[in-house]
Amino acid sequence: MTNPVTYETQGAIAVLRINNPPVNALSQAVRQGLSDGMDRAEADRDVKAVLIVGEGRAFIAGADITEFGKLPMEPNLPDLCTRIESSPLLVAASMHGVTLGGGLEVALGTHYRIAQPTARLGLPEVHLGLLPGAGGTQRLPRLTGADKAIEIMISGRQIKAAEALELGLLDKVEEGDPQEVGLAFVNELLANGAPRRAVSELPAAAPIDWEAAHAGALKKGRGQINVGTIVRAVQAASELGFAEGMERERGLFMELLQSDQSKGMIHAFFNERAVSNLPELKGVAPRALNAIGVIGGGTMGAGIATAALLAKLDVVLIETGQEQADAARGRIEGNLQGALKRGKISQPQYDALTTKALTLATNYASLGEVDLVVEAVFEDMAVKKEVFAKLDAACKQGAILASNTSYLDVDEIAAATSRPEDVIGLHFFSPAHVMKLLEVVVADKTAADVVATGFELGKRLGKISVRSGVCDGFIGNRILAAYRTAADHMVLDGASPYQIDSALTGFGFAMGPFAVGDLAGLDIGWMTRKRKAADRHPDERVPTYADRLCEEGHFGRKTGAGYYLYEAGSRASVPNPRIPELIAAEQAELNITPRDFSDEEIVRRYMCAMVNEAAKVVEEGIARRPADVDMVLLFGYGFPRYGGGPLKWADLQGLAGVLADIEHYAQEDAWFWKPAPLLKSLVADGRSFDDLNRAGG
Ligand code: T1G
Repeated sequence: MTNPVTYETQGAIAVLRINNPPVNALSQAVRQGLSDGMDRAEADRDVKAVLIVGEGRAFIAGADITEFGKLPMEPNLPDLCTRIESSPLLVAASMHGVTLGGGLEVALGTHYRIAQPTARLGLPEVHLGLLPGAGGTQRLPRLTGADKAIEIMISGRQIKAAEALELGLLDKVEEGDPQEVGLAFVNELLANGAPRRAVSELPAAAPIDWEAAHAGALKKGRGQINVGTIVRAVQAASELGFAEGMERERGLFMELLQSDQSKGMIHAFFNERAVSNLPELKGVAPRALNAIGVIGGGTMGAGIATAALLAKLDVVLIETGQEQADAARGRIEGNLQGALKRGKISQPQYDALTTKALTLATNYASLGEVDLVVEAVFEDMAVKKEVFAKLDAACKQGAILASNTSYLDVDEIAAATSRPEDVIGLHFFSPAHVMKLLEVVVADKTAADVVATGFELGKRLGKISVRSGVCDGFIGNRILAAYRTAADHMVLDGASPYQIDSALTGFGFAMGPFAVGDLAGLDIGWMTRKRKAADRHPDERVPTYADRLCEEGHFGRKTGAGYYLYEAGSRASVPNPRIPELIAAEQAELNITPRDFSDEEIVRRYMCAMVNEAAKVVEEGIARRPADVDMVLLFGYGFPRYGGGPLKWADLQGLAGVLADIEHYAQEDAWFWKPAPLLKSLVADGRSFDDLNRAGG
């Protein structure tokens, strides 16, 4: 293993150059190389200063996350940063690309810092359920003050070089080769007799209202615990000496590293990347992707068109008539105005997107040159088949025909064309230009390069793309139907929808299932229940109170009333008094005596239903790996990132306990709570879902 840190002297300056592709993560070898480099520089009498630079696209992206969970290896990062700082030589860092986490902590351990104008610095450990554990919580507040340090560490945001200069994280910003500008900078420092300047020797940050900061952080964190811990670490930087503060930081860091939340977030970090790396696509080139067609300019179609335009794809959107086409243009321009307001695009870009890149048409002949078409019309199989037959005739040979259907059989849709190998499902989530999840639904005859193109489109649109097989609801909606049913059963047995919503937001969901239903439209679930009625199993327990609500015309936000009442033009909502009446009526009909539920039981039942159905989805091969299901729930259904997803959550809870609870619930309702065979076999073999992830590649 070659040393990833090279050593060379340039005059009186020793240059330590890190080369650990792809992002110079601080692996043990890099840490050892930096430590040895410092020793070597200090042993060389001609050397007066040290310059640290990174090879490739980044200075340092942080600690090597692949080492987490393994036995710690010396030198540890906090000691390395202090070792650098305590050198009798003047030490500087010259940064480019990203300098994140431990990378910034190494830089804060140097005495002077210079960076490229395009460099970005940050402490994103918060997104891993951790805190900066190599002195970041102790050195940063000494430079920026406590409030700003807390904001930087809790947001985990990347700070542009100009702001970093203002904050005192950088001494200079200069364009050029990082090593060249670094050497010139250090030579200037030496010529001016600049002193060593240890950040740890700066005065401690002034105290702030720690309890208010701590409470505020936890409130914003919505169940995430490390945000509060970060405040406590900064408090230590203000109240304790540096060495004691470092001890405190280390203790807090190690606590978080053992936490389920950190395990969940690290699981999410790796799998949001791994989920799109399908072994079967190795070496399979995607087809050309320059222009796409969209059929239907409603909310979904307009969202898909917006996402494609923002990804610099040309778009031809087909609507049934000019009026509908104009309305679609209005929706797309509205979406792009939002991107303009948020600074994602400039005005000239907006103008170009809405004129040159976007074409609205009412004739399928306009699709002759597109490489891929996404159909986003009414969720009715007959309508879909008619559209696909027309696409088959209108689109060029090799064009990919995709359906945005959220549950219909893509095999059946493909059979309506002469080119089933070119047909695929691309299930976007509303709003399609905002939600990160894309389910790539692979039908029996879908060609490998069509699948590869689906993932390529997802990548171009900035999505987290997950492969799904064909079944009713694919991965996400199928699992949603299960845990939503568990919630409805609890309502009939005595838990109020409002208590359930509150228990689930307490668990960490952005919204509870009933508020989500109101947002999406209760008529969607109503249609699904009617569609499935014919195939219903006689033992299936199907609440009807929600159907009564829909029969009265209450579809949620869009009609002003659902589980909640919505005042026109305001986001405020209150429980709908009609709901308890409908529930009581059904309980009376069914002769149910309602009982109390604790929040813990609500969460447990809800999660067990989610895990049980997810296990079936994995076992049937609808999802490739358990981690794929986790990514679907994280990026499409508001599952809290610190939980890692339902199957990571189940592993961390212990599968035996989850199975025991499911078997207990099955005593009340053997049909709904039939344990997934995969779950039973994993428990029997003492294996975890993560074992399957590792086996799944
Ligand atoms: N460790 C190990 N591998 C990493 C890594 C890291 N820190 N960062 C990225 N990779 C891998 C990644 O898995 C992918 O691998 C490849 O590099 C390219 O990444 C003590 C404890 C740097 C902005 O949290 O935010 O320091 O899939 O596809 O879109 O206080 O990666 O190719 O096999 O994301 O250009 C803190 C995490 C660590 C930064 C680049 N640092 N990384 O984005 O490429 S904890 C982070 C990122 C820490 C100290 C604490 C991004 C990126 P593969 P990529 P990208």
